[in-house]
Amino acid sequence: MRDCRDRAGETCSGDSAVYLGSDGAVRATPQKHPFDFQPTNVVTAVSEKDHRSNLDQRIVFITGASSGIGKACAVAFARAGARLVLTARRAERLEKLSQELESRFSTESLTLSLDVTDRQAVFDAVCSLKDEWGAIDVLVNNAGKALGLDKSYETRPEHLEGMLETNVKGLIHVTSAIVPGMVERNHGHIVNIGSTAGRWVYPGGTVYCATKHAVRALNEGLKMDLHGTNVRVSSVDPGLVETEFSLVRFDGDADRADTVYSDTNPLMAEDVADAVLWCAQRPAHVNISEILMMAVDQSHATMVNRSGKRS
Ligand code: NDP
Ligand code: 8X3
Repeated sequence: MRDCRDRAGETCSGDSAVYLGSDGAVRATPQKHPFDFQPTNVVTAVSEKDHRSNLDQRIVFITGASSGIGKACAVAFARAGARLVLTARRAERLEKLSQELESRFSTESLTLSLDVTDRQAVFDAVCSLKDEWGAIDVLVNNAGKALGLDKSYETRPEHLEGMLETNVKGLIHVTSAIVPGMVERNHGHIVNIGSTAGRWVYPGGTVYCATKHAVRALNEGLKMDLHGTNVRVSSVDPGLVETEFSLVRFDGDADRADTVYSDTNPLMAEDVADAVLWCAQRPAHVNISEILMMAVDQSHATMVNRSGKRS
């Protein structure tokens, strides 16, 4: 097996003729720079795994992996050859995902039923990771939610608590449990899932937007806290993404949730996962601070083209 190193010092096996990119397209093994792709019609690869990825065997810890963006990130990192710690509260979903990743990409994964709002449980879970899982390379801080669409002063107390506890405190708990190990190893990457709601406020979204503004501040501050280390910090901030997000926001009202996406062409969870993976695949000396991304049909928080689905 040929062994090549990119300038990040990551090991890449260069023995396959073609591989699958994060978008699922078949590409030739790069001949020059690892990110200098050469499209080809030669289809000899059978595995869905990207055998050339600099994330091969890296450990990626994902919160909220049971649905939407977190689940799509799990698939993208699995395709890139990473080993995954899949966390969320719904254990049975994680189990199913873990089996799917095993059969599609031969991915080794660990599933942890974890509520990020429970600080002690988060620290216990991270502490419980055995040696072969403990050296986390990438943390994807994804778990989050909006609850309701009310004026700030009419927000139900349980909605207020749910959003603040999950989106802000939960993210801090997980970060605090994992980052010290990264500092010790002088290696690691935290990718926070922010939102356009962290930049613009919209009617009915005040509290949710406040939590995502907080995520933006935490992202910026964490990079400064880690100044002088090799640990990287990125924020991927999407606009409208079609997931279970609105179903959760409207308390399981599927008809109401559908109206958010039905007459427009939003981002898909895979689009966001693609951006997260891209951040993680940059050479080690490059830190992508933030990515703001929206569907073509969205131009600002409430500026959404609702003229219908494109065929
Ligand atoms: P989903 O509802 O599809 O996924 C949310 C995930 O968060 C689920 O896996 C859920 O798992 C997990 N989660 C929720 N609460 C907790 C908790 N207390 N502890 C652990 N996990 C939890 O929504 P998305 O995929 O869209 O959302 C993912 C992230 O993306 C969120 O941070 C959201 O704010 C952000 N985002 C979403 C956008 C969108 O339009 N969809 C746009 C911009 C940002 P479980 O219930 O099993 O615990
Ligand atoms: C989710 C984006 O605008 O639907 O973070 O609330 S929005």
